[in-house]
Amino acid sequence: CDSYDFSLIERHWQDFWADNKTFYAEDFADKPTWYVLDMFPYPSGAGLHIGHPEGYTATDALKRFKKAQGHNVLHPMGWDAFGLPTEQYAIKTGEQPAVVTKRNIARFKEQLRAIGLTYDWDREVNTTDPHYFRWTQWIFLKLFKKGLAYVDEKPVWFCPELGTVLANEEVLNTPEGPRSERGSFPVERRPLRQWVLRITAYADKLLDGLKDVNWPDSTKRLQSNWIGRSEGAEVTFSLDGFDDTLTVFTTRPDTLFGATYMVVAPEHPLLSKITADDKREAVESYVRKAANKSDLERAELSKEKTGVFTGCHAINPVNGEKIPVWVADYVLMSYGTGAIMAVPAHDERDFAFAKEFGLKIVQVISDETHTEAQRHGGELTEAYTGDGKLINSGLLDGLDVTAAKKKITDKLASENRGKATVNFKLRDWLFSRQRYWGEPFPIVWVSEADYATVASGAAFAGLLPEEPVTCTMDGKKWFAVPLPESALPLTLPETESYQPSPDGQSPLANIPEWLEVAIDPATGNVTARKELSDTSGLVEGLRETNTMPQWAGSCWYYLRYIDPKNAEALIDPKKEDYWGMPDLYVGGAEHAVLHLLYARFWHRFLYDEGVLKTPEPFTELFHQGIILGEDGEKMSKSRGNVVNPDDIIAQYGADSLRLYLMFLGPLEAMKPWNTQGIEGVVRFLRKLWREVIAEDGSVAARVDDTPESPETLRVLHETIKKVTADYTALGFNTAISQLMICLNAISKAGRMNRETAKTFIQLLAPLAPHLCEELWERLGGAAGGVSAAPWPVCDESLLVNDTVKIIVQVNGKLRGELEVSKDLAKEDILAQAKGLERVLAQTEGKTVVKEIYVPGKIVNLVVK
Ligand code: ANZ
Repeated sequence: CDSYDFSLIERHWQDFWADNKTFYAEDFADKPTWYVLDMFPYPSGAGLHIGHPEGYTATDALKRFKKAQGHNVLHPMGWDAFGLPTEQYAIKTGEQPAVVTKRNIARFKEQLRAIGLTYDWDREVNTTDPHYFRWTQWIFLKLFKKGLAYVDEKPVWFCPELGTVLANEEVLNTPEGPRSERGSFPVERRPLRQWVLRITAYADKLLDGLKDVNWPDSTKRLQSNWIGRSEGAEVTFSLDGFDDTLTVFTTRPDTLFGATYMVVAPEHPLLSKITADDKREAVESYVRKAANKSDLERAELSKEKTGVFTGCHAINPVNGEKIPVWVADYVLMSYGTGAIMAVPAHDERDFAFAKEFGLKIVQVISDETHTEAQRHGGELTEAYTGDGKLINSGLLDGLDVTAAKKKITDKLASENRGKATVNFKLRDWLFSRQRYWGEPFPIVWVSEADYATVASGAAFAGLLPEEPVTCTMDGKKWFAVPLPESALPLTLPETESYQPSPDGQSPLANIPEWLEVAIDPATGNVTARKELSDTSGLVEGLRETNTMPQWAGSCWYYLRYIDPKNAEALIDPKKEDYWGMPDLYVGGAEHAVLHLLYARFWHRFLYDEGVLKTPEPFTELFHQGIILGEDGEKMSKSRGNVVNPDDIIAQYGADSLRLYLMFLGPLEAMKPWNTQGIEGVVRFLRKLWREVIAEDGSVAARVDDTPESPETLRVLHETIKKVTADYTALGFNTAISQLMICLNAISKAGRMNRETAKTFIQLLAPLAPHLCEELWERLGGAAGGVSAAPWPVCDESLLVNDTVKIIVQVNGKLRGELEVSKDLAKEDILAQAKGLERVLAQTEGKTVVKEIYVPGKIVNLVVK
């Protein structure tokens, strides 16, 4: 069909939507609102990959559908544009990161547009724009004021190659040792001055809040495990020959009688003191080796157990027994108290360790399966982690685990030797990077005396935290002064060199004009010292030179879309009321913990501060599945299996790309790309074109104005019903199957009423919008385009109930059931049968060698 020139048509309608701002949202319009949010991209130099348009097409289609249903839709887009790759590019080329970012964004925008993705560009946000990050800095200052930001000298992962500190999550365990996630460079532990956010103060709230969100279970579980609430007790042991005591955290205080040795982490502050002279050499060598292992590696269950005896003994508080204290790296300093009581009979790691080093094993829990001999010192062959009754445990004997926990905890508490506690796996959030391309901290460091002066200055009333934030630099103690709001945004200085210094300092530390400032305590003015001839009456200080991590800007961007240009406030409460939080958030499951947890933390904090009215940002979350390469492997440059959306569009058009992406399988499923497979949807679109448009480009003769036949009307209204339900549930692949069935029926009828054609086009328009706008116009559809037409409504009275149930089998096994109209054609029934999810699961990757259809009864697919 020569008259279907998709590239011309697609460009035309993209212009039309842009010029008419068809999909722009209107504040306070008298309609129900619907806010759909995409995870905004990092505008890398490589451009869009096929993973972007998958989720983005889904939300674009939904947005078009909801608009047709009468909603005032908010569908914005922006750029998560600070970050390492752009900075590394700048280091290599000397080009300014801001310039590179701008170019990448322009390219991304062009690519999004070419897919027919329409956003409200009046609401575009860019995390690197000072008008935006002014508010990122503002939120930071609120956290700072509340005592939720502090500075700590921390052993952190440092990557010499990247010249920066990395968060734990950015470090991967590899057979060659710990490496950076980005670039796979070796990393090492180094103590460095760092900003840290006290997210642990929100651990309970973040956990509780998960009850109120509708997220995929797996994501909720991941996040809840990441927070890792653990109830247990602290128990204090005295140490033989020392006044010091050793406190452990245990979730199993009931097993105290079975504690036969103790273990401290290599970093434990008491270790050096309690180490006996003849053990010192071995202990110190062990500690040095442990220093370069990641917590993840150390905590691995299957890891070979290593450790050294310290020569010191502790005294078990319940039975007075002397038990050896060991050092071993399977105990982490960062969890609990950094020390454990080891109960080899009931803990797998302790069991393996005790076996390795010949330590005593005493069973204290038992059920009916244990023999009398076992209970009395017979050897267990593995740790018994099951339930049961207490044995060998004095006052606890005969109790069940729960009762024993309570009894022993109460007893220890009454003797001041222990107490019930709760621990979290969650760690405070390492919030600084030694990089250029990030938000500068709105902080100036001053001396203690100067801090007092600043504190008494009018401009700083109400800005300082209760406890000053301090740090030590070059042997001197410094105090953190926040910039007053009037000094925001604090922008990045221009520089020639984006390279961090090898000692881990940010490049900002090398720009004295920016670094050295003077503060006026009365006005809050902060001025570069080189611009002042006289600094008397002012306080001299140094700016913080670290920058914020990329997470900062992505923590709150969804708020700014609601009120992107507000210079007075982060968000106008009236607009917040009007739009509310996103009705749907669509993005990758890889963000289950970090982004989705950090954003919840900031949101919850802003709620507590009275800035926001809701406690949770994302009540509805959906993860699109990963699209694999044609080979079924993850797409990656090194595998050479990357599909570029630009190429697909050039060859088949954006509508085909969109339709195919949504037809590949359930949106949430992981599925391989198949360029051959796209031919099917291309044929479908061309067929639609031919049904409606004649060779010469006019409306085809088979489209007429005589009343529609009851059969066609029935299929059409069945389709309205099914497609509406499917779109609502994000079931695009099954909606497309139904549309294909409907087109077949129309085509077979040999003619159609003009309204039938228009309704069909409306149903398809969210997925293949360009083609549908074009056909709509040619059919004389209402002005404003198909995008402005109200969604068709199913007339239930047209759906006659003469349906039959058909059993669907694959290789003779029952895999599903279909309810279809009695006279549905064989090929349509087969197509529906093949589209059933349970059938798909059986046929995936196989070929259907035979299709058997017993009319009105059964479909059997034979696959090999
Ligand atoms: C004695 C015991 C007996 C334990 C038993 C378990 C089973 P979660 O659930 O993760 O909180 N532990 C405590 N601090 C540790 C640290 N810093 N590094 C490594 N392990 C640590 O697990 C808590 C349990 O992990 C604690 O309870 C402790 O071992 C260990 F039959 O104490 B248990």
